[in-house]
Amino acid sequence: MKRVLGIILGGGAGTRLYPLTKLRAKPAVPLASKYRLIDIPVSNCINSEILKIYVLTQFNSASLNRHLNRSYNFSGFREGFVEVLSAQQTKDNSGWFQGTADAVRQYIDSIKAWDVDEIIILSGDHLYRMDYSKFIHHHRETKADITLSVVPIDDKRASSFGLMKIDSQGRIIDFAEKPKGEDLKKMQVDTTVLGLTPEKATQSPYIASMGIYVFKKDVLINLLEKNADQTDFGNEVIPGAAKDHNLQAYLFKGYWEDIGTIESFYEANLALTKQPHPDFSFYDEKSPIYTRSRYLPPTKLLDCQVSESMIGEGCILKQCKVNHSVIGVRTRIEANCTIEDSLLMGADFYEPFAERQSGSQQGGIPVGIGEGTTVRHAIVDKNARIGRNVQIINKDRVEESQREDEGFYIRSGIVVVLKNASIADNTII
Ligand code: ADQ
Ligand code: ADP
Repeated sequence: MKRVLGIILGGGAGTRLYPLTKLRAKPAVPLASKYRLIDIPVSNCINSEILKIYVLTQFNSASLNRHLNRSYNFSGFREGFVEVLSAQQTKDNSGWFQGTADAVRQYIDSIKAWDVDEIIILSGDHLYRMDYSKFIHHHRETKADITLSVVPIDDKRASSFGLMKIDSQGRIIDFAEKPKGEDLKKMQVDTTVLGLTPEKATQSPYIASMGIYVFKKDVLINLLEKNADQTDFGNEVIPGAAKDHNLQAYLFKGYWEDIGTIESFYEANLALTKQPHPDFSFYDEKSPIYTRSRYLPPTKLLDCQVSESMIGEGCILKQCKVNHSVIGVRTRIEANCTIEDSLLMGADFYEPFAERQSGSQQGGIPVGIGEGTTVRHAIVDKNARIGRNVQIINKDRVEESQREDEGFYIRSGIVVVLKNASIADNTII
């Protein structure tokens, strides 16, 4: 795996996960109480012994750089790094990445400089555990130019993916990016070719691209340099290359979820609390998910009722009820609160007792969840200050609403309280 360079696509404008991406780059969005999105592909790379990793982002936040610098320091004896490359203005270039392929093209010189055989291109917003070395071995064995990791998919979700047809050797003979209507139907295949049982094949009659690719280095450079008008892998580069290159499909059999929208992000986080066997588990000693070590004290629970939940380090919870929720590091929940089906991201700092007292005496709201508050079916971003007797329950069952100046958004029916927002006592949302 020393001959492989990893490139993680860290996100474009960040609209699908907005407002979580209001103040940070997408890869820095907190996940599962103590991690960040970027920890997933970076950990997968490290566990697969791919140690040369670039992260491409449109929006370079200090918090992403800080997180990567503090978390991933390789020993001086290994040629490893995790480095952020962000869109920048140069003499030949006006600025933003125009799409995924354009992002890679803008850094093609840095890529060329590495003496490697393959480039693995990964997404920054997927939740899964994968041994990329198997994927790369498959690519080498089939002498492919490009290999796509694929999963079988059902009718309902098929049109949000790149879909393909393959021959009996696993070679991709047709590729369509997010087809709709008749074009979608045309991409139906008999997925027993992937080894599915006839019953499973009827349920999932499409082969979907996971949006992660292994390219031969020369092939990637050629395709990007020759087709300067192509800005996106899924829309242009892959369908174009399918015509005259050896494209192979590699079947991934584990749990995999694209968590790039508020709804899927929320669902995947809460699914981690499923008992007894969550679809994705962080309890895997052989291939752990790494993150920054924080040296936080253990969490204190004072007379709480907690069920089906995950609680990060350094929290203080008092006489509250927490059900089916994910509670982030340094969260504070005061007495008589109910937290249900919610994702609280926690805080970046502790507010000392004296500060909490004097702040609230001056009409300020302490960080965390105030006494008597109910939070249901919501995401509360970091450092939010939720007052006393607040109800965040989406009372009017609103699907979409942008109330940024009041400190929240509603997306797909999920209330999202913004980072650093204050919600006054007795507010009902
Ligand atoms: P999408 O996920 O819809 O489909 P896209 O929006 O291009 O594709 O995002 C791919 C990845 O690149 C994401 O991680 C995204 O954050 C990142 N990204 C997007 N624009 C970027 C930019 N300008 N700079 C840096 N990073 C950027 C893709 C494939 C489909 C496949 C699905 C699977 O195109 O064929 O089925 O992934 O989820
Ligand atoms: P976010 O989760 O929204 O991306 P940040 O990355 O800004 O938040 O903060 C994450 C970590 O960085 C926290 O542990 C916080 O204590 C620390 N931090 C925040 N701001 C600063 C700063 N100005 N200097 C040093 N560390 C900081």
